[in-house]
Amino acid sequence: MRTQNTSSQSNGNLFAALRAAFPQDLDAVAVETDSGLFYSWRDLERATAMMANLLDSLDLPAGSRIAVQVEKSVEAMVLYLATLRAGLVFLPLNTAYQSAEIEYFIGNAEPAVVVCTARNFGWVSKIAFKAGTQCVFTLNDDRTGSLLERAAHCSDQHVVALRQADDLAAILYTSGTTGRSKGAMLTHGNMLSNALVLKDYWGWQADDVLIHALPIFHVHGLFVAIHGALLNGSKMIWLSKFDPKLVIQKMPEATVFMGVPTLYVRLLAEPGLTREAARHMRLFIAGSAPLLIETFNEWQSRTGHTILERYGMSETVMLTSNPYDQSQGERRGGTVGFPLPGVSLRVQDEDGRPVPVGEIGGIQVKGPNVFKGYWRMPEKTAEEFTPDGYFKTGDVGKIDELGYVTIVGRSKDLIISGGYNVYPAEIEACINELPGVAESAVVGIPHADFGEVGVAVVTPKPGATIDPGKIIASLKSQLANFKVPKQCFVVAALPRNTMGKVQKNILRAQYGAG
Ligand code: MCA
Ligand code: AMP
Repeated sequence: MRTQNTSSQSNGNLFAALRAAFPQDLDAVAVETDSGLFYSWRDLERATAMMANLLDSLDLPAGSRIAVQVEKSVEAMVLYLATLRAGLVFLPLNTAYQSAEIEYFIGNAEPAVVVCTARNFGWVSKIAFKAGTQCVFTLNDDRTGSLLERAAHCSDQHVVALRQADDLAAILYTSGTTGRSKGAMLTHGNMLSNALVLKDYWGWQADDVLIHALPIFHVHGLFVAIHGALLNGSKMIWLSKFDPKLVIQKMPEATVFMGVPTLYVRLLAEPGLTREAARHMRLFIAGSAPLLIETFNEWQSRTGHTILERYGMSETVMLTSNPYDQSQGERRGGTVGFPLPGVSLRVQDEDGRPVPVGEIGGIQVKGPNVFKGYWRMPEKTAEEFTPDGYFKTGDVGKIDELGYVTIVGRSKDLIISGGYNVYPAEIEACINELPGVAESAVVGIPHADFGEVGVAVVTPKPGATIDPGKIIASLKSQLANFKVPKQCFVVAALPRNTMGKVQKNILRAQYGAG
C-alpha cells in the first residue's frame, strides 16, 4: 500500500481528506455497480492517481477548468476525484444540455480540457476548440474512451496537489432570473467544511452503505452523496440511473439513501416498498426541491422511517437539515430543519431588517460553505451579498420559535422540476425568438411526479397563427429536455398589473387548476 506524502492536515485539497478516510483495507469494495462491477478502494486510489497524472502531464496553468459532459459511471466519478487530486477545477455539465447551452458554458468558462462521450465528440469538440480548449477527451459509460486509454499509460503513483482551503475546486453553472447562467465558484474549503459537518450531523456510521441513484452533474449527487460516502470510507451501491425497483431490491444491503422528492414519489408507487424492504436502512435523506407533507407522511407509514429533509444550493452546498439525532429534535415534515453547525441563517424583509420569529422574509446565509462568487462576474456577486457578508439565497422562508426553517416560496422566478432548476426567463427568451410569437410567460404548475412542471403561455403577433406543438418541438431541439414546458397555450393577451408586469400568479392559478 502506498502512503500519501501530503497529509490532510497540511493540505487543504479536498481529495487529501477524502483519501485519508479510505479504510485500512484497500481491497474492500468501495463501489458496486448495477452492471455487476466491483471497485476496491485500491482501484479508486490507482485510477485517480493515473488520471491525475494524465492531467498533470498536460502542464495546464493553475486554476484550469476541466469541463465534463458524460453519462454517469464510476469512471466519471474518478475523473472528478482526479481533477481535485491534480488541483484543477471541475466543471460538471448535465448530459441533457444541448449544443447552444454547452457553447455558452464552454465559451464562458474557457476550460483547458473538455471530456465528452464519443457520441457527442463531433459537435462538442468543435465548440471546445473554437473556445480555445487544448484537449478534448472522450469517456463513455462502458469504460471506453480516449481519456481512459491515455490514463492507462500513466503511473499509478501520484502526490496529491497542495491546495489552500480558499482555492477553487469546482464551478457549477446555475441559471438566473435575468441574463445568462452564472458559474458558482466553490472552493476546497467550502466543500470539505460542509462534508465534515454532514458526516457528524447525519451520524455516518462505520458500516454504512449508500445507494447512489442520483445524477452526478449537480451538488446533490456529486458532492453531498459522494463526499458523504467517501469521507466515511463507506461503500456505494452505484446505480447508473434511478430505478425504483432496483433501489428497493438493494435496500437490504444498504443503510443510507439520498433522493430528490420525485424519487420518493416513484418509490412509493412501488408495491415492493414495505417496512420489511426498508428494515435494514438507517437513513432516508431528501432535498433539492420541496418534499410534500403527503410524501413525508406516506413514507413514514409505509416504511416506518422518517425522511430527513435538508436544504441547499449550488452556491452554498448544504445549509440546513432536520436532525438525525432525535435528542436534538424531531424530523419535522414541511420544514428543512435547523441551520447546520457553522451556518448563520437569517430572515430579512425587503428593507434589510430582521423579521420577527415565525414571519416570512428573504433567507440569507453566511458560513464556510458559502461560495467564493460567480465566475468572472464581480458585480453580480456583489449584488447577491449584503454589506455584512450574507448571501441572499432568493428563497423566501421563516424560522419558528424552536429554530426550524420552513421555505415558503422563492423571490426568484424559478421552477424546480424533478429536482432540476428551470428558469422561466431562459425559456421565455427562446420562445420569443420563434416565428409568429409576440410574447410569452412560463410558469410552474403542480405535478404529481415532478413536483412542479413548466407550462408556456404564448401570444401571437398580429395576424400570426401559432401551433403550440411546433413551439414545444422547437424548444426540444434547443434546450435540455427537462426545461421544455410540458404544455403550451396560445392566448390573445397575457394578464398584466397596472405597472404592466405579467401576473404569473394568475396564470399559475388558471393553468395549475387544470
Ligand atoms: C426527466 N424529464 C423531466 C425531468 N426529468 N421533466 C421535467 N423535470 C425533470 N426533472 C422528462 C424528460 O424531458 C423526458 O421527456 C422524460 O421525462 C423522460 O426522460 P428521462 O431522462 O428518461 O427521465 P427519468 O429518467 O425518469 O428522470 C427523472 C428523474 C431525473 C430521475 C427524476 O429528472 C433526476 O434524476 N432528477 C434528479 C435531479 C437532481 O439530481 N437534482 C439535484 C440538483 P421527453 O421524452 O418529453 O423529452 S442539486 C440541488 O438542487 C441542490 C443544491 C440541492 O439542494 O441538492
Ligand atoms: P440549485 O440552484 O440547483 O442549487 O437549487 C437550489 C434551490 O433549490 C434552492 O435555492 C431552493 O430553492 C431549492 N431547494 C433545495 N433544497 C430544498 C428543499 N429541501 N426544499 C425546498 N427547496 C429546496
